[in-house]
This record gives sequence, C-alpha cells and structure tokens, in this order.
Amino acid sequence: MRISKITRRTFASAVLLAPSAALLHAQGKKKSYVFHGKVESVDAASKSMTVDGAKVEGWMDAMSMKYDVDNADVLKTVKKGDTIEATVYEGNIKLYKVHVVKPDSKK
Ligand SMILES: [Cu+2]
Repeated sequence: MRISKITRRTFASAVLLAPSAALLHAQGKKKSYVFHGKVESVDAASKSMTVDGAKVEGWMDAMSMKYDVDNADVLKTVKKGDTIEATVYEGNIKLYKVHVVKPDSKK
C-alpha cells in the first residue's frame, strides 16, 4: 500500500504527541473509588497517616495500614479518631482529597 507524504507526517506527529497526552489523562481514565476509614495516627513528617479502612472492592481489603496523602495540608486538620472519606485510584495506594466526615453526616 502506498502512503503519501502528508499521511506519514501526520502519523509521526500523532505518535510523538501520544505519550504526553496519555500522561495528562492517565489519572482521569483510571477507575476511582471512595475510601472510608478511621484515623489511627497521623505522621506529618512522612506525609502519611495510618487508617483503619473499610474494604474497597477491587482496591484494598478492610485493614489498618499507613497511607500517603496527596496534600500534606490535610494532616494539619485530620486527627486520631476522625472518620475520613477519600478518593482512591486503581493501582495507586494513596489517599486523595481526604476530608473528615461526621458519623451522622454519612448517608
Ligand atoms: Cu492494605
């Protein structure tokens, strides 16, 4: 099959652009889940906290473990005993958009 010059050029630039586009959209394409748990300890120095988390089907069983957070600022407000909610992504053991939820506000 004959490929014209213009087609080859278009193809080449599409290939070059693909990696950066993939990076930009990687997080958006990944499956996300809602994570619930109770904070057992906060470690500001390592930007992480230990949470007794509920099972998230397809992501993590119910267990207590240490998680990194996307934004260390949240560690200034979250404290031991708080019930939190966070967004988590497939294949990524990190808590995003952590926020405290009051037991009576959980529906
Ligand atoms: Cu775990």
